[in-house]
Amino acid sequence: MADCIFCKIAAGEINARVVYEDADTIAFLDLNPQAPAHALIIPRRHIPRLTAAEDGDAELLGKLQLAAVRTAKFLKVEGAFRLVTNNGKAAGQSVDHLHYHLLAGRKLLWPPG
Ligand code: DGP
Repeated sequence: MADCIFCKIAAGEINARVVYEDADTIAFLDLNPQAPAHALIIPRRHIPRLTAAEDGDAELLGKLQLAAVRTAKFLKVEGAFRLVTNNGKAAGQSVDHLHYHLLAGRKLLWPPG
């Protein structure tokens, strides 16, 4: 989608530190890391947020989870990490393209703030 930062990263039009990619998903390091390891896992196709996903996206949502596992392995944090999506502004979503944050490398508090 025009004017979507993450679509541009997926298309290679904006640089990012890519740590995993396949035909449907791409993972890259967050510009503003909140943990020693902080990657974002996104579908290449523009879906604004998790609640915008439809029945036909079920396979893609599964692929995102597997992409997160591969990202965790690549970053060598598969033993302990958090995978979270902010769905909607009040939940902290600032980029309107579905993304999962993978956070690791420090003690992660629960409940999150
Ligand atoms: P959220 O607040 O859940 O929508 O997370 C958006 C994240 O995206 C935030 O942690 C910062 C990151 N981010 C925003 N713009 C860019 C960018 O151009 N490149 C990268 N690598 N990360 C970005």
